[in-house]
Amino acid sequence: MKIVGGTVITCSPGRNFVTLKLETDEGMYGLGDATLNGRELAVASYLSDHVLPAIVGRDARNIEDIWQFLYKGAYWRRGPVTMTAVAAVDTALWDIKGKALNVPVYQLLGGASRDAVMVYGHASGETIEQAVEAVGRYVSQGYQAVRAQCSVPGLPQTYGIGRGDRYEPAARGAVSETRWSSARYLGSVAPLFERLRREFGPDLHLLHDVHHRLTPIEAARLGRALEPYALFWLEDPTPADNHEGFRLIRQHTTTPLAVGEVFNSIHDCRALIEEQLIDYIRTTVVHAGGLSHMRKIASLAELHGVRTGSHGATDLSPVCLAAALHFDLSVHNFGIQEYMPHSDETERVFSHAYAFAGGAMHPGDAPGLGVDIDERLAASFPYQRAYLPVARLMDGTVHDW
Ligand code: KDG
Ligand code: MG
Repeated sequence: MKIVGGTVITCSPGRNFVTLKLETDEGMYGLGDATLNGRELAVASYLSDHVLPAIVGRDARNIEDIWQFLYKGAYWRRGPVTMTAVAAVDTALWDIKGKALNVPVYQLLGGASRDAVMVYGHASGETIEQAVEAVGRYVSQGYQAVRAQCSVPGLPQTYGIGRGDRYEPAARGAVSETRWSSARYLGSVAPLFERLRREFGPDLHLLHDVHHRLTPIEAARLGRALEPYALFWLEDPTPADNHEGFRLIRQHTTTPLAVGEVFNSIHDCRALIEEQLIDYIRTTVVHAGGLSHMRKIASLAELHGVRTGSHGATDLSPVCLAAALHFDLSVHNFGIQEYMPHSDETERVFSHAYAFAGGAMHPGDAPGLGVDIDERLAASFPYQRAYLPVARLMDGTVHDW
């Protein structure tokens, strides 16, 4: 079965997505997500200008060989643009193999290790009371795990605070800038979780995303302050590339740590996993080299008692979410999956077999990934340049957003 060509589909049904459609001589095609938020066209060009011409004519059944060919063969390896492009090809090839063998992808990955995949939703509020109400709405929909974020008094806009239950940080047009104060933020987190534990009791899994904004010692202080509220995890407590910072945080707190949404290779997280400096690895299919590479990361993590917790924000398309769910269902050391429902426009462009029920998701049993794209409808939502916000400290210094 030979690869005969492919199309890179850029569209913006509510937000931008890049999707690879890989075609074979047997008329079968596979889909791969290639969306890199705010840098979409770089991946689209990498795929159409450099990758597709190099893989036409290759045997679509040789997934691992094509992965190595793209990774080692380019000489220039790793990095988010490269690894997102490699992921798109890899994901599309797993989709094709599932369709060719008439089985859902999770069967190719070893079969189901569980009945369904526990997911967490995103609750936020301008005030603690609004955040409590938002968490309550998730609980009433059956969620067993909820991430909670609250505005910081005195700061204009902060990461993670949505309108209603929707949150979409990338904005069309020019780059927006916002302000940040770690001192103000630090004082605001423990009162939120104190209130949430009082309201919802000990069984609900509560999560929080620091989004890389603290220094290691600040993060250590926050982790310790949150210990009485037994979080499921504290995410990205400090910039992810500072591995030594995690050693310091670990010395001071028993709050579980999660990191990895910005990682794109096993080498980015190897030390964190091997030294058990984290509890959850949050790499995801689209940014970490596809299902083939994600399985290697999961296997390394399994050896060291680290569980998976794949990134699943709305900038990861339904193709990525489907692939993540097949991965989550199959790997033994699955922990949790992030789930932010896509907009109605996105849902109309991408049909899918995956479904949510009772706080958990299942990828469905359609052959392959179980996702499709309506290309004509996608064409009616043309790509629009969009950027993530940039944060500055109160004195104007650029900071992690
Ligand atoms: O594109 C960036 C988003 O995916 C990221 O900011 C979302 O941190 C995030 C999360 O945990 O979902
Ligand atoms: Mg995050």
